Amino acid sequence: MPAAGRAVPIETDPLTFLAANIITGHASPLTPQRDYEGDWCAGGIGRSVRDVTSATGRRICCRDGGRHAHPAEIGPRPTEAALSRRALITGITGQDGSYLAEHLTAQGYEVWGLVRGQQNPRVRQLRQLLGDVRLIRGDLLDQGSLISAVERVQPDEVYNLAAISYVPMSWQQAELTGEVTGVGVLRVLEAIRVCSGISASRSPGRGQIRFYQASSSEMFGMVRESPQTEQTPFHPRSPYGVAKAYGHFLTQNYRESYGMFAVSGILFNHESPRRGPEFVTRKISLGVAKIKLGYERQLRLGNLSARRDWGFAGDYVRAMHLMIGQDEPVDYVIGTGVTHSVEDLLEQAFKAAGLDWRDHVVTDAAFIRPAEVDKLCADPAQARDQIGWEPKIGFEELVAMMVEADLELLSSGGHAEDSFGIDTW
Ligand code: NDP
Ligand code: GDR
Repeated sequence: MPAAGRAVPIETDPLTFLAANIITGHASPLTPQRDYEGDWCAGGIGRSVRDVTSATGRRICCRDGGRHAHPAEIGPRPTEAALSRRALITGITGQDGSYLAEHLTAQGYEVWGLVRGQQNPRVRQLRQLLGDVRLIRGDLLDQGSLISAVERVQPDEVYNLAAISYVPMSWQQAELTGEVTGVGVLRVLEAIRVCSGISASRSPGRGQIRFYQASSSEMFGMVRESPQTEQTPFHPRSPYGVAKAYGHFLTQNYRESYGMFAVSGILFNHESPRRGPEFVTRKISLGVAKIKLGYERQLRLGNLSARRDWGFAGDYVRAMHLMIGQDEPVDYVIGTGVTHSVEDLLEQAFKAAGLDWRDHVVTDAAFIRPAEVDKLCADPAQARDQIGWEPKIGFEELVAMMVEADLELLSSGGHAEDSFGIDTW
């Protein structure tokens, strides 16, 4: 039984709760999680600071968003180690979730990831990559599971990266996309609001849970101006873009309605060797590797003239962390400011393997979208000036990195499914 373990749920027997909810990681019921030194903090949702004790009679340490108790009220300050921040990431099994978890772990955070499903096949890959991350079950379709997760983890920061993120799928399953990518944001915000005891008449205090929403350049859609800034109006072109716009406005609304620290990063396309193989950059880097190694001769693609502002995912998760750490919640556009066509991407990727794309690429109407976003290009000036964010990896380096990684993966007998991103649609 954890004696003074961190984040033990107040209302539940710790053994039962851990057995039921923690599916992997270090939070074994028999292994206390990292302890605070001494009983400096106590509290619970909707209960006063001084009246909550664990089953063992000890005070339980609980982050209550600073509403019930400031450490100064109740005893000695914790050590520096105990002050390390705790983050809960939804979408931890996705591309960005893995990079963000690595980045936050390196910053000394205790990182928790929300994982859905009974036997999520990505968990094994996540474990291989990120042994230190703790996982908890939950689904953006299930409000109760999100409340339980926030209550259990008691995070300082919540990063909502979970979504149905593949744009073509949003036409095939528009309602599901609306539910996960759109209303899912509402459910995460509600979980934070309910667990923090925030209402129209009760604002969050100091130390509140901070919230980051993964907004998207797809909200700009049929762009009104170029490059796109924080002020550019939205005109989404897919059910995905519409769902993201809902999540974006809702995040803004919870900030304005309840005083929550809630920010949205309007991120442009960002890629990596961990990108899902359904997205065009990875489809191309895998295609190049298969052609180079003689497994395939052709690569079938859709619209080659579409233009995107492509950056490296590792750079973009730094922006998420910088945004959530600001003094005031402000939304930023995050991109490189440089746009390339799919054709440019092909040129670069095939060249990296000593091939000519014109010998191998076939356009296929099956990959043409019902409504296309023709050109996106970020103006990241505000992010650079106000939070000091700049990308480190440029387009050519990114494409070469992805092609090299896929050549290595396939030549060592691996498959796209063995790399972090899986699922071909
Ligand atoms: P991925 O598609 O790689 O990851 C999506 C994640 O969402 C997965 O972990 C997936 O889990 C999870 N998820 C899906 N449905 C649910 C659900 N019902 N409940 C809980 N989790 C769920 O996306 P990225 O990492 O590329 O992107 C992260 C976020 O940023 C997304 O919201 C995306 O829309 C947004 N974004 C991405 C950009 C990019 O270029 N990458 C640009 C702008 C915004 P599972 O493993 O179970 O499927
Ligand atoms: P996008 O990324 O839709 O911008 O959304 P994707 O890589 O899927 O498409 C980029 C552009 O490439 C064109 N394209 C193809 N795309 C795919 N997937 N497959 C093809 O065969 C193909 N041929 C041409 C597309 O038409 C499009 O113009 C990504 C996702 O990560 C979103 O979640 C995120 O919000 C946005 O980026 C910003």
